[in-house]
Amino acid sequence: MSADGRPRLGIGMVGHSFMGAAHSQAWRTAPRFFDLPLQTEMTAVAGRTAESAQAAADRLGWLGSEASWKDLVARDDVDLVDICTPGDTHAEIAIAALEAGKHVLCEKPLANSVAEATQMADAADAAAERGVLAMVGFTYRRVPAIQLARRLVEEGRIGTVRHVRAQYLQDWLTDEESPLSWRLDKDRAGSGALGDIGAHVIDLAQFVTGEQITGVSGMLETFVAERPLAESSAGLSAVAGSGRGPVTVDDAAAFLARMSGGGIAVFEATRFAAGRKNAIRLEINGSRGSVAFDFEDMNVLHLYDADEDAETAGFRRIVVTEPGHPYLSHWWPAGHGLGYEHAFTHQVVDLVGAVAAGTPPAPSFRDGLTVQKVLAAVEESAADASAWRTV
Ligand code: SOE
Repeated sequence: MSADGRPRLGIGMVGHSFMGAAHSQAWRTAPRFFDLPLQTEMTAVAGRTAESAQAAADRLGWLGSEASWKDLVARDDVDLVDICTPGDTHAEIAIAALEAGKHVLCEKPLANSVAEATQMADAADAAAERGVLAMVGFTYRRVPAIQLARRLVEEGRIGTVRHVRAQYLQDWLTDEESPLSWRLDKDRAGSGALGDIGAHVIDLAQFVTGEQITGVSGMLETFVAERPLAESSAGLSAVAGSGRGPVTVDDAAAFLARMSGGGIAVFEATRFAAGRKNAIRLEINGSRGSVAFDFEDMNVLHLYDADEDAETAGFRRIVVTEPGHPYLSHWWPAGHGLGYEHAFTHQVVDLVGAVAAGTPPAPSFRDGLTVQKVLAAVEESAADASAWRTV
C-alpha cells in the first residue's frame, strides 16, 4: 500500500533495447498524466549482464536491476513482468511469470510458433482463475484514431465490412549491406516482416472490424539472402562486423484473406518500401461508408459516409485530438498531436486499470494466439505452390 492509500504494483521489465525503452517511457509517463488506480513502481529491469542491466536501469529510470530474468521473476516486490525480448524467449518467461503469480505484458508477436502461443494462452487462462492477468502488446490498438475507427465500425457507421486493405510498410532493410540483426534470424524472431510488422496489421484488421480472419492465401519473399554479420546493434540499426551470414526470414509478405463477416482482405508487410518509414495503412470499406488510417499521419482518421448527399459527400479528415476522443482528455489542447510513444502509455494505463479491476485485459494471449495462427497459415500457404498459376 502506498502513502496515498493506493495498492502498490511493482513492475519488472525484461529486455531494455528499442521496445524496452518505449515501455520504460510508458511506465514513467502513465502515472504523471493519468490517475492510475494503483501506485506503479518501476522496480527493476533485467538484462543479459549485471552491467548492461544496471546501465539500462540508470538510463531508463528503473530502481534496480537483475542479471537474469529468473531472478527478476522471483522477486517478491515484482507483481507484473513486462517482456520486451525477442520472440524465442517469450513463452519461457511468460509461463514462468504467470506460474509465479505475476501479471504479464508480453511484446508481439506472442511467440514464434502456434505451439508456443497455445501453451502461453493456456497458461494465461489457468492464471486468470487465480486473478493473474496477461496481455499481449499490440500497441497500435491504443492509437486514438484507431480506437475511434473501432468505435465507428462498432456503431455501424460504415455498415457491413466488404473490404479490408491493410499494409505495414517500412524501409530499414532497403540497403543490401545493412547488417543482420536478430529480427532477420528465424530461430530468434520466428519470421520476418510477416511476424514483426504483419502481425500488427492482422491484429488491427481484426480489432477494428470486430471480425476474425478465417482463411488466407499468402506469398513470402526474401530479396537479400545474405548480409554482413552485426558487431553490435541498438534499436533497428546494427553495426557491421566481419563476415557474412544468411537471412533466414522473409523480407516481405503479401496475402489475401477472408473475413468472418463475409468481406475480403488484402495484406502487405515489407521492410523494402523505400520512403515508407512506418506506414501502417488500414482502409475498411463497408456497405455504408469507409474509414482510412495511415500511421505516418497518426492523428488523423478519414471517414466516408455513403449516406451523405452524393454532390457533397467525400472523405472527411477528422483530426483526432479533441478532448472527447479516446485518451485525449489527459493530453494537450486540441490540435496538439500525439506520437508513437503515447500508444505505449495508453497500453500501460489500460493494463493497470484491468489489474486493479481484476478484469481480463485486451488483447489477451488468446488474441495473440489468433494472430499466430494467421501467421502460420500464411507461411504454410506460401510454401505450397499448388495454387499458384504461372502466366
Ligand atoms: C521493427 O520493424 C519494429 O520495431 C517492430 O518490431 C515494432 O513492432 C513496430 O512497432 C515498429 O517496428
